[in-house]
Amino acid sequence: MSVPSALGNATGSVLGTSVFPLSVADEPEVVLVSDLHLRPETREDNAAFHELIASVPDGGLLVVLGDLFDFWVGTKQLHDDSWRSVTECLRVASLRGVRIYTLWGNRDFQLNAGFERAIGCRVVPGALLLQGGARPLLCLHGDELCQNDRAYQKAKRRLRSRPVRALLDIAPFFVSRRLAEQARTVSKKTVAAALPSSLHPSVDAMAKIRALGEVDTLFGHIHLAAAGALPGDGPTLRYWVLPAFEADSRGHVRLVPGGEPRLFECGDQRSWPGPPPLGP
Ligand SMILES: [Mn+2]
Repeated sequence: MSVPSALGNATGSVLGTSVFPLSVADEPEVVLVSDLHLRPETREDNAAFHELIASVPDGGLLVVLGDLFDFWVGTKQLHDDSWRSVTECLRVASLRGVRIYTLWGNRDFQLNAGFERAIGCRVVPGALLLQGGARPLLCLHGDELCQNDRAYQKAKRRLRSRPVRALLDIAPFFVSRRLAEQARTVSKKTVAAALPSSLHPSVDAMAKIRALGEVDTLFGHIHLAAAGALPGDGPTLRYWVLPAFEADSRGHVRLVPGGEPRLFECGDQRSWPGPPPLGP
């Protein structure tokens, strides 16, 4: 098994997220998907993802924009029998030469080099800038755009701090799994209590992407297919939002370098909906 080539150095950062360039100039097509939230219990979603991976030819490129897993606490999760059934299709695809890049989402930022070695995917601790098309395409998870959700942004810094990550690493799986489940419950309650506008991508945050220059943007996280133009002054820069990948809709994007991202649901190409609700 060969892990896709190592990422170069980050060439910049946006909203605290490092940006790693990746050339796709020679790719016939790139498949992009986000927010699968796979876990042993989501059997139908797991099977649907298995079929999506099977549609990627040997040597093809698959990019996951984060939250591939509903939670990931560390390498020990690889050795849990029920989780092996979730990760196996990734390993098998890597073995037949599919190159898989997976970005950290807010649920699986503990994906690390141990996961890369065992499964053959390349973990991206930040964002990818796909180069080689008409205009570079920034691929982000999207949680960094939700700056009005102060409680989440604070929790994100805490959860990704060294002590918490070290604790997750050394604790037995059943302990760190419980911690992850608790964090999930708290986040669901916060979501239920928060004003909806604070959970939307912020206009201010989206305008900050313009600091990277003339790039278009693709992100996920808000579980809603959408498309629009980046706010702010300057040239028209576009963005697209990937829906969550679920068995009944199988939403994903196919990109031929030089073309625009095309949205697919239930196996058919769909026209992009309009912009998502945005917060201040
Ligand atoms: Mn997310």
